[in-house]
Amino acid sequence: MLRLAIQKSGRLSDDSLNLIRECGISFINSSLKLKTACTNFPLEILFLRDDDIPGYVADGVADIGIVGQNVLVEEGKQELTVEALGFSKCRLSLAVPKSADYNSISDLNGKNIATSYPNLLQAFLDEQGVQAHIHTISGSVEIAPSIGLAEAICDIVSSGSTLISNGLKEVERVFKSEAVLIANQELPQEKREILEKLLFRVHAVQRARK
Ligand code: PRT
Ligand code: ZN
Repeated sequence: MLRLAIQKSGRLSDDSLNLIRECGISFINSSLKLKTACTNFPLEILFLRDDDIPGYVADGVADIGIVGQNVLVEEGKQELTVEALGFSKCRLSLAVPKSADYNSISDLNGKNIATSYPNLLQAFLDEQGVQAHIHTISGSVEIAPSIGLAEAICDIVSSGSTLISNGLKEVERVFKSEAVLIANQELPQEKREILEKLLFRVHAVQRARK
Protein backbone atom coordinates (compact mmCIF):
# COMPACT_ATOMS: atom_id res chain seq x y z
CA MET A 1 0.00 0.00 0.00
CA LEU A 2 1.28 3.44 -0.99
CA ARG A 3 0.76 6.33 1.49
CA LEU A 4 -0.19 9.69 0.00
CA ALA A 5 -0.04 12.88 2.10
CA ILE A 6 -2.34 15.72 1.09
CA GLN A 7 -3.37 18.99 2.75
CA LYS A 8 -6.13 18.44 5.31
CA SER A 9 -7.93 21.70 4.70
CA GLY A 10 -6.87 24.61 2.55
CA ARG A 11 -6.26 25.75 -0.98
CA LEU A 12 -4.70 22.47 -2.13
CA SER A 13 -7.24 20.10 -0.61
CA ASP A 14 -10.13 20.02 -3.09
CA ASP A 15 -8.00 19.84 -6.22
CA SER A 16 -5.80 17.13 -4.67
CA LEU A 17 -8.82 14.99 -3.76
CA ASN A 18 -10.45 15.63 -7.14
CA LEU A 19 -7.34 14.43 -8.93
CA ILE A 20 -7.39 11.16 -6.98
CA ARG A 21 -11.12 10.73 -7.67
CA GLU A 22 -10.66 11.44 -11.37
CA CYS A 23 -8.03 8.70 -11.39
CA GLY A 24 -10.97 6.37 -10.59
CA ILE A 25 -9.81 5.84 -7.01
CA SER A 26 -12.57 5.66 -4.37
CA PHE A 27 -12.37 6.50 -0.69
CA ILE A 28 -14.55 7.68 2.14
CA ASN A 29 -13.67 11.24 3.02
CA SER A 30 -14.66 12.25 6.53
CA SER A 31 -13.43 15.68 7.63
CA LEU A 32 -12.74 14.22 11.08
CA LYS A 33 -10.39 11.48 9.92
CA LEU A 34 -6.64 11.87 9.68
CA LYS A 35 -6.29 8.98 7.25
CA THR A 36 -8.41 6.89 4.94
CA ALA A 37 -7.76 3.74 2.94
CA CYS A 38 -8.89 3.70 -0.69
CA THR A 39 -11.27 0.91 -1.55
CA ASN A 40 -10.23 0.02 -5.11
CA PHE A 41 -6.52 0.94 -5.30
CA PRO A 42 -3.61 0.18 -2.91
CA LEU A 43 -3.48 3.74 -1.61
CA GLU A 44 -3.89 5.23 1.87
CA ILE A 45 -4.45 8.99 2.20
CA LEU A 46 -3.03 10.99 5.14
CA PHE A 47 -4.47 14.46 5.81
CA LEU A 48 -1.81 16.92 7.09
CA ARG A 49 -0.81 20.60 7.31
CA ASP A 50 0.83 21.46 3.98
CA ASP A 51 4.05 22.61 5.71
CA ASP A 52 4.53 19.11 7.19
CA ILE A 53 4.15 17.24 3.89
CA PRO A 54 7.74 17.61 2.48
CA GLY A 55 9.27 16.49 5.79
CA TYR A 56 6.98 13.48 6.14
CA VAL A 57 7.72 12.37 2.56
CA ALA A 58 11.47 12.92 2.99
CA ASP A 59 11.41 10.84 6.20
CA GLY A 60 9.28 8.09 4.64
CA VAL A 61 6.31 8.55 7.01
CA ALA A 62 4.38 9.15 3.78
CA ASP A 63 5.58 7.70 0.46
CA ILE A 64 4.25 10.46 -1.79
CA GLY A 65 2.56 13.82 -1.33
CA ILE A 66 0.98 16.82 -3.00
CA VAL A 67 2.27 20.27 -1.98
CA GLY A 68 2.93 23.75 -3.41
CA GLN A 69 6.38 24.34 -4.91
CA ASN A 70 6.63 27.45 -2.72
CA VAL A 71 6.54 25.31 0.44
CA LEU A 72 8.70 22.54 -1.06
CA VAL A 73 11.51 24.85 -2.21
CA GLU A 74 11.30 27.03 0.93
CA GLU A 75 11.96 23.85 2.94
CA GLY A 76 14.88 22.93 0.64
CA LYS A 77 13.28 19.67 -0.53
CA GLN A 78 12.88 20.25 -4.28
CA GLU A 79 14.77 17.00 -4.99
CA LEU A 80 11.59 15.12 -4.00
CA THR A 81 9.69 16.48 -7.05
CA VAL A 82 8.12 13.93 -9.37
CA GLU A 83 6.04 16.27 -11.51
CA ALA A 84 4.03 19.47 -11.63
CA LEU A 85 0.24 19.01 -11.42
CA GLY A 86 -1.04 22.25 -12.96
CA PHE A 87 -3.32 23.47 -10.14
CA SER A 88 -2.97 25.91 -7.21
CA LYS A 89 -0.96 28.24 -9.42
CA CYS A 90 0.32 31.35 -7.67
CA ARG A 91 3.42 33.49 -7.33
CA LEU A 92 5.56 34.78 -4.49
CA SER A 93 5.92 38.51 -4.98
CA LEU A 94 7.40 41.59 -3.36
CA ALA A 95 4.96 44.41 -2.68
CA VAL A 96 5.24 47.92 -1.25
CA PRO A 97 2.64 50.53 -0.23
CA LYS A 98 0.82 51.95 -3.24
CA SER A 99 2.09 55.43 -2.41
CA ALA A 100 5.76 54.38 -2.17
CA ASP A 101 8.14 55.68 -4.80
CA TYR A 102 9.53 52.45 -6.25
CA ASN A 103 11.75 52.37 -9.30
CA SER A 104 13.87 49.21 -9.09
CA ILE A 105 14.85 46.35 -6.84
CA SER A 106 17.83 48.37 -5.52
CA ASP A 107 15.27 50.58 -3.72
CA LEU A 108 14.92 47.68 -1.26
CA ASN A 109 18.55 47.99 -0.04
CA GLY A 110 18.55 48.48 3.73
CA LYS A 111 14.78 48.07 3.97
CA ASN A 112 12.76 45.73 6.24
CA ILE A 113 10.79 43.05 4.42
CA ALA A 114 8.19 40.86 6.14
CA THR A 115 7.58 37.34 4.78
CA SER A 116 6.77 33.74 5.61
CA TYR A 117 9.26 32.63 2.93
CA PRO A 118 12.69 33.80 4.21
CA ASN A 119 14.72 31.27 2.22
CA LEU A 120 13.09 31.94 -1.16
CA LEU A 121 13.31 35.68 -0.51
CA GLN A 122 16.96 35.57 0.60
CA ALA A 123 17.93 33.58 -2.51
CA PHE A 124 16.19 36.15 -4.73
CA LEU A 125 17.78 39.13 -2.94
CA ASP A 126 21.23 37.50 -3.18
CA GLU A 127 20.75 36.88 -6.89
CA GLN A 128 19.74 40.54 -7.33
CA GLY A 129 22.62 41.84 -5.16
CA VAL A 130 20.25 43.47 -2.67
CA GLN A 131 20.85 43.61 1.09
CA ALA A 132 17.69 43.92 3.16
CA HIS A 133 16.45 42.85 6.59
CA ILE A 134 14.09 39.90 6.43
CA HIS A 135 11.46 39.61 9.19
CA THR A 136 9.95 36.15 9.25
CA ILE A 137 6.31 36.10 10.33
CA SER A 138 3.91 33.21 9.99
CA GLY A 139 0.73 34.98 8.88
CA SER A 140 -1.05 38.27 8.07
CA VAL A 141 2.06 39.40 6.23
CA GLU A 142 0.10 41.96 4.20
CA ILE A 143 -0.61 44.14 7.23
CA ALA A 144 3.11 44.52 8.14
CA PRO A 145 3.61 47.87 6.32
CA SER A 146 0.50 49.48 7.84
CA ILE A 147 1.56 48.59 11.40
CA GLY A 148 5.12 49.83 10.82
CA LEU A 149 6.83 46.44 10.95
CA ALA A 150 8.30 46.60 7.44
CA GLU A 151 8.51 48.82 4.36
CA ALA A 152 7.84 45.88 2.03
CA ILE A 153 6.37 42.40 2.08
CA CYS A 154 6.99 39.20 0.16
CA ASP A 155 3.89 37.02 0.01
CA ILE A 156 1.86 34.64 -2.14
CA VAL A 157 -0.29 36.37 -4.76
CA SER A 158 -2.97 34.83 -6.89
CA SER A 159 -5.60 37.33 -8.13
CA GLY A 160 -3.83 40.32 -6.52
CA SER A 161 -6.96 41.50 -4.70
CA THR A 162 -5.49 40.96 -1.19
CA LEU A 163 -2.62 43.32 -2.04
CA ILE A 164 -5.00 45.94 -3.42
CA SER A 165 -7.32 45.79 -0.42
CA ASN A 166 -4.31 46.35 1.87
CA GLY A 167 -3.10 49.37 -0.11
CA LEU A 168 -0.11 47.55 -1.60
CA LYS A 169 1.29 47.18 -5.13
CA GLU A 170 3.20 44.21 -6.55
CA VAL A 171 6.68 45.27 -7.64
CA GLU A 172 8.75 42.09 -8.22
CA ARG A 173 7.98 38.42 -8.89
CA VAL A 174 10.21 36.24 -6.75
CA PHE A 175 8.99 32.70 -7.49
CA LYS A 176 6.32 31.00 -9.62
CA SER A 177 4.50 28.07 -8.03
CA GLU A 178 1.98 25.31 -8.64
CA ALA A 179 1.07 22.06 -6.90
CA VAL A 180 3.57 19.23 -7.38
CA LEU A 181 3.58 15.51 -6.74
CA ILE A 182 6.54 14.54 -4.56
CA ALA A 183 7.91 11.13 -3.59
CA ASN A 184 10.30 9.62 -1.09
CA GLN A 185 13.58 8.91 -2.87
CA GLU A 186 14.07 5.40 -1.52
CA LEU A 187 10.74 3.76 -2.28
CA PRO A 188 10.91 -0.04 -2.31
CA GLN A 189 10.23 -1.75 -5.65
CA GLU A 190 6.60 -2.71 -4.90
CA LYS A 191 5.73 0.86 -3.89
CA ARG A 192 7.45 2.22 -6.99
CA GLU A 193 5.24 -0.06 -9.08
CA ILE A 194 2.09 1.32 -7.41
CA LEU A 195 3.39 4.86 -8.01
CA GLU A 196 3.90 4.03 -11.71
CA LYS A 197 0.29 2.82 -11.94
CA LEU A 198 -0.94 5.97 -10.22
CA LEU A 199 1.15 8.18 -12.53
CA PHE A 200 -0.26 6.37 -15.56
CA ARG A 201 -3.77 7.37 -14.40
CA VAL A 202 -2.70 10.92 -13.50
CA HIS A 203 -1.34 11.40 -17.02
CA ALA A 204 -4.58 10.11 -18.54
CA VAL A 205 -6.55 12.61 -16.40
CA GLN A 206 -4.24 15.44 -17.45
CA ARG A 207 -4.57 14.53 -21.14
CA ALA A 208 -8.37 14.43 -20.81
CA ARG A 209 -8.42 17.87 -19.15
CA LYS A 210 -6.54 19.54 -22.02
O1 PRT B 1 -3.27 24.93 7.27
P1 PRT B 1 -2.16 24.71 6.29
O2 PRT B 1 -0.80 25.04 6.83
O3 PRT B 1 -2.24 23.35 5.67
O4 PRT B 1 -2.48 25.73 5.08
P2 PRT B 1 -1.90 27.17 4.72
O5 PRT B 1 -2.82 28.19 5.31
O6 PRT B 1 -0.44 27.26 5.02
O7 PRT B 1 -1.99 27.16 3.12
P3 PRT B 1 -3.15 27.58 2.12
O8 PRT B 1 -4.26 26.58 2.15
O9 PRT B 1 -3.51 29.02 2.26
O10 PRT B 1 -2.35 27.45 0.75
C1 PRT B 1 -1.83 26.23 0.33
C2 PRT B 1 -1.04 26.45 -0.95
O11 PRT B 1 -1.92 26.96 -1.99
C3 PRT B 1 0.07 27.51 -0.88
O12 PRT B 1 1.26 27.02 -0.28
C4 PRT B 1 0.26 27.86 -2.35
O13 PRT B 1 1.07 26.89 -2.98
C5 PRT B 1 -1.15 27.71 -2.94
N1 PRT B 1 -1.85 28.99 -3.19
C6 PRT B 1 -2.48 29.31 -4.36
C7 PRT B 1 -2.04 30.01 -2.34
C8 PRT B 1 -2.79 30.98 -3.02
N2 PRT B 1 -3.05 30.51 -4.27
C9 PRT B 1 -3.16 32.20 -2.33
N3 PRT B 1 -3.80 33.06 -2.94
N4 PRT B 1 -1.65 30.21 -1.06
C10 PRT B 1 -2.01 31.34 -0.43
N5 PRT B 1 -2.73 32.35 -1.00
C11 PRT B 1 -3.08 33.51 -0.11
C12 PRT B 1 -1.92 34.50 0.06
O14 PRT B 1 -1.10 34.12 1.16
C13 PRT B 1 -2.65 35.82 0.31
O15 PRT B 1 -3.02 35.94 1.68
O16 PRT B 1 -4.14 34.25 -0.63
C14 PRT B 1 -3.90 35.65 -0.51
C15 PRT B 1 -3.67 36.26 -1.87
O17 PRT B 1 -4.66 35.87 -2.77
P4 PRT B 1 -5.19 36.90 -3.87
O18 PRT B 1 -6.04 36.08 -4.79
O19 PRT B 1 -5.96 37.96 -3.14
O20 PRT B 1 -3.97 37.46 -4.58
ZN1 ZN C 1 0.72 25.87 5.77
